[in-house]
Amino acid sequence: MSEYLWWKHGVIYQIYPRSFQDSDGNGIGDLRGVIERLDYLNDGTPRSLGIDAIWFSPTFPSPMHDFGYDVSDYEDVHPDFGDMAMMDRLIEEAHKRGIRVILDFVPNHTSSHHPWFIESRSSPDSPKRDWYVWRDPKPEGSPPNNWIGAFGGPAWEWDQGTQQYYLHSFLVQQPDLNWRNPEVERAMHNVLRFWMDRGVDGFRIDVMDRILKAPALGDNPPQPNREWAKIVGQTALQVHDHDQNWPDIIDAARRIRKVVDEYPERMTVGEVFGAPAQIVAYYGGEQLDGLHLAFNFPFVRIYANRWNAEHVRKRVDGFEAALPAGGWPNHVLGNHDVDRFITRVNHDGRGRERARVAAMLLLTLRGTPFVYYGEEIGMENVAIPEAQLQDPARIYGRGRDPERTPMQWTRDGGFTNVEPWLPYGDLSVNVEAQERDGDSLLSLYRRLIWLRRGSDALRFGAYRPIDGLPEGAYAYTREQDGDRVLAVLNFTNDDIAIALPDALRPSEGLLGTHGTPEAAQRFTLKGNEGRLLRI
Ligand code: TEU
Repeated sequence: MSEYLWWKHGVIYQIYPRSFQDSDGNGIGDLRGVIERLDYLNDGTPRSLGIDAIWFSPTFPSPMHDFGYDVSDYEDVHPDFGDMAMMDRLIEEAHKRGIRVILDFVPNHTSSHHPWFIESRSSPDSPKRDWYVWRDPKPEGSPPNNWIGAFGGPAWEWDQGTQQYYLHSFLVQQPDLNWRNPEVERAMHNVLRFWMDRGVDGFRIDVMDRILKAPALGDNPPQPNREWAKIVGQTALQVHDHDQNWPDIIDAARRIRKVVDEYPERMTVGEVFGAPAQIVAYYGGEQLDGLHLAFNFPFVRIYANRWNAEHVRKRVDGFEAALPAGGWPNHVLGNHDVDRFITRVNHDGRGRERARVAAMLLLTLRGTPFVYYGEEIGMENVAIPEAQLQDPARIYGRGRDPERTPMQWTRDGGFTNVEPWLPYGDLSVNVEAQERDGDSLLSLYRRLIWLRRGSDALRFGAYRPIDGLPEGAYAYTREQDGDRVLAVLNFTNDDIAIALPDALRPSEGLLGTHGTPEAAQRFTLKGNEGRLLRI
């Protein structure tokens, strides 16, 4: 039974609620807008995308300093998005279509406007003082340690009123909760129960890897390799030994799992960063009593030349090898924090071709695929005039507005009937046009997802990479109960002559990026071509 759980075989689609569909004419997306678009996501037929679950970036009340990742009330809905009644309706309408609902749980920090923090800040003797991380300055007045916030700048803010620093791993407006205080943990567990009682099916857990810090709050060592800092900013100048992946977070994950297991078939996916061994630790080891999934992020770090068969295979095999027995992989091509996929691999203008191979990869590998809204039509980063930029992360690192722009439904946008909160990109890229075009990226996504839905091999089957193919090609089989599917992908711009080993005799061409392939043993794989063959 445990083989056939929805969060293993299903495709999870991430919606950035501000940018999916505006229903009330304020230029900001909302929950009613999402309800109007549910049939696009899955109406039960291959005319729709066919996804199984939606993960919503935060929908809770928030002053929106970090666009909802600064929560001021965990148990309500931000008025920009709707109200609780609308959330209930959304859950009901989604469930009618067999779509599960995953909310974004933000445990590491609250908003500085959260009543808990307002109380905590009011006095050193406040009963909630210890709900956050307050410390005295060093003797000379400087912050307690050298930690840098994820968006840059010191991770400590001086509070004039109470003469102490508080920790904020992100913005000043995002004070870190103190998960070492059992009251905090209990309150946050109750947030999970609150939403599960309302029918929510799971949680994406924000910044899971930082909820507990090294108790001594020691200094982080400098990062010798400065390359990554050029992309993500100052935070990558340190090795986060003391404020990330601290070992006892895994036990906190186990306790979260226990709460979630009070309800049937719920799931959790943690946002964690680190080497494969650090990521898979969140699954809880051989017992698998930690999180159900922890994000496997290497694909979102692929820029330019890293899009090559060897690199991609290494990352896939590395994660497979690191997983504890019975652990389930997952793959992520994009999200609201990283450049759009095509933008990352468009150095020679062939990014759109690569997006087709990437779709085939994402949807045929073993593991839960995460699709970021707009990826299925090939939305790219949108160049936004300086004055319209909104993401505060841009101050020290890279702003994330370009990958958060409104969903492009029609030639005119179709997201809102007023000025959208962020500008559209190139509107020749839109759902309506791609629905009419059988060769579009959207059509390919639909075919891949529906093929996957009907194939136990693709959903649950064993993964076996194929050795001995020419450089530039990556191939693997997926097999379940004698049903075997082979994927052959060309990561280069050049033709590759493929001669499959004798043991792999194709009986049927299933699906291709360049039209339905023949069931051939030897064939020429065009540049950026992918083929799926039944063996
Ligand atoms: O992201 C955590 C995180 O580490 C990334 O934000 C990364 O450092 C940053 O995007 C670099 O540009 C999560 C959310 O996904 C993100 O949107 C939030 O801003 C952040 O947590 C704070 O809640």
